[in-house]
Amino acid sequence: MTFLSGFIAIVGPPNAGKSTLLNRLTGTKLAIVSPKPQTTRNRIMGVYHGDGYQMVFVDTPGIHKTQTALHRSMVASAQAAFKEVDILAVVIEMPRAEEPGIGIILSNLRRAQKPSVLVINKIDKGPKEQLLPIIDTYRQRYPFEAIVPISALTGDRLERLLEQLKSMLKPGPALFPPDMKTDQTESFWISEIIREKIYALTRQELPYSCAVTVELVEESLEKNLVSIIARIHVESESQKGIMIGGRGEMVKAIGRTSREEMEKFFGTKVFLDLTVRVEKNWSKDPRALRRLGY
Ligand SMILES: Nc1nc2c(ncn2[C@@H]2O[C@H](COP(=O)(O)OP(=O)(O)OP(=O)(O)O)[C@@H](O)[C@H]2O)c(=O)[nH]1
Ligand SMILES: [Mg+2]
Repeated sequence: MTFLSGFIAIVGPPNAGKSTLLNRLTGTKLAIVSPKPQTTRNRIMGVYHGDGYQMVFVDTPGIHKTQTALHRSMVASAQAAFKEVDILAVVIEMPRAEEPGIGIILSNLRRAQKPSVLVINKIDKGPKEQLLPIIDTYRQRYPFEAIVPISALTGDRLERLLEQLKSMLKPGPALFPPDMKTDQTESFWISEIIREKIYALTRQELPYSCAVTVELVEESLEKNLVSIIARIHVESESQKGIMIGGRGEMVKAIGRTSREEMEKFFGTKVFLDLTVRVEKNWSKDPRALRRLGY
């Protein structure tokens, strides 16, 4: 039997459930998730190891109208994925009939000219009848090879999606070793977990005005301890005040919830030194963006 493999980009509007789908497919929390849009800012790879085949998924930032340099970097990173992969999985969510940014996504699809699947996510949220008009609309708008309704949250009909994607793979070698799930570094994963807690705990513009960098990760086998130094970067002094909170309550809560998740992941105690600093208007400054990993 010939081995099958391919790169599959998970693309779509913000908040459609792309990262939830990546995590579900790989059975590992590789990408952070939040009910707020524009959570993912970088491409995140996850490998699915099948029997006789391999699918390399690439989760991408939601495509939307750009405002700041940060948004431009996010959308450019998503658009680059259209060129890098073999197959495109476009994720939209039920029951939104007209997705924000769908026009840009469809024109990217037309330019890429690659086998594509439309994934209608969140079918657990409404009655099945809502699906039919959505399917009809998209059939007319783009020649998808298949339209697959799923729930990334419950796992409903995920098997059907995997079968569909498998049928679109081409003969090719295994792209990554059997034990490899992702190419992201430990430091990146740590910074993302902290960002996820910021998204969960802060409001309004604050999640969008923060970046997290990891300065040090040190493992001590004797002490069964991982020590981490990380920084939260915000855009102004007033944001710094809110991020720290009265008596440091906010940054403490972000640190505690992050540490709990990291301890589960590493299977050790974690010491997390988390501080907040101002990097004035970083989301609008291309050089600051590069320094912060975007
Ligand atoms: N009910 C329901 N909620 C879902 C489903 N999939 C994802 N969600 C929720 O939708 C929200 C957004 O999920 P994400 O996975 O962060 O979405 P995303 O497309 O990666 O978003 P961006 O990174 O911002 O572009 C979260 O609150 C998820 O829990 C689903 O199948 N059903
Ligand atoms: Mg995401």
